[in-house]
Amino acid sequence: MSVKEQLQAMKEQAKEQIKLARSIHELNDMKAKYLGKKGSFASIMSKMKDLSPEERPTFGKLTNEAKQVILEYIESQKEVIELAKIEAKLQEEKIDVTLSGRHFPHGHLHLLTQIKRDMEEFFIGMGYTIKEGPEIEIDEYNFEKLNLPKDHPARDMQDSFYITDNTLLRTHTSPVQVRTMLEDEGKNPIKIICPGKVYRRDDDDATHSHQFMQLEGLVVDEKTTMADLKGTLHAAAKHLFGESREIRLRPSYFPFTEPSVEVDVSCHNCGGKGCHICKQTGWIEILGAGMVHNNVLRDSGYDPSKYQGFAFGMGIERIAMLKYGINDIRAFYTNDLRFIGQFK
Ligand code: FA5
Repeated sequence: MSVKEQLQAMKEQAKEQIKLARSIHELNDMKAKYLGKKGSFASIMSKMKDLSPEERPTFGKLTNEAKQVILEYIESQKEVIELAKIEAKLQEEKIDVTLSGRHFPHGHLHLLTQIKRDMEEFFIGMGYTIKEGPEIEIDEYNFEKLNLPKDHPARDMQDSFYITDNTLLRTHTSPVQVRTMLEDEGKNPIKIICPGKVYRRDDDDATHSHQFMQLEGLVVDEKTTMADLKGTLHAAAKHLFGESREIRLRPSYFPFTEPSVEVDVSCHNCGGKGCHICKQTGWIEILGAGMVHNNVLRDSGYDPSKYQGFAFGMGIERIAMLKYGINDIRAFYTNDLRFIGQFK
């Protein structure tokens, strides 16, 4: 067989075999087999020395061409292998966009926070600002400056957790009234709401918790009347329980307001006819309120002959219970997701 024929046969064989390579590793083996030091091509080249000087240039040209062709086979097979690899990867990683997504549970605001924020927005809309105070309070602000001196029997209305003789967990949000009046040094009108946590030594049952939330309101100005209080609370009741709600004021007693009232809202469940929610009365009690007592104004630096004020305080849990028909206050604090999750 002439060298030309040998080269031709080697090219054809290489073409067939290189096509069969399925990986870069197999392809490297092929490269070594044909073009390596001990490969077919090297053995043909070794015959160069037997040729005459005239034959050598033609031989050189033919072998170079053959080498080039084999390299091209290898390169093109390399592309084929790499494409196949990408194709396989794409198949493997194929995303089915029609599959339904995985469900990631996410949280939401607790019902009490929702009601607190809703009330805040409502009162901000009426020109109030939000004031907060500490949960550990001094006796003077929690009681004394609210017209409840140390031996006052009405202290029993709010059984307290004392920390020292003079500090306690605040029993209501009313001390924030005192703090705000003292800050303003009797100079400026006041229009605030004070939301926050309060604590009482009440035994936990369906309607009482030792820790609960209140929202307090205080307005002090030169021409503030009971009619302003009533109008404000009527608007708040409508916002909370619906446009057709009515309110009524009943005489009551708080040491820090005079006169004092309990405020009832007409029952949102029966519209006032009487049902199990309003205990057949048609009315539901929602908060305590009144005109700020002269002693309270005076003790916090406001001149009662110039200024008058009204104040109110509501329990946020009680509002939530009435609004959503929740019959046990403990449900707010036991963190059962089946309960909490109902109020998204
Ligand atoms: C007060 O705390 C007064 N500071 C409210 C006030 C402010 C009156 C300004 C006048 C002027 P009372 O003790 O009634 O009032 O509590 C207010 C509300 O807190 C109640 O209507 C009730 O909704 C809620 N509340 C009282 N005790 C508890 C308790 N143990 N658990 C849950 N909510 C309670």
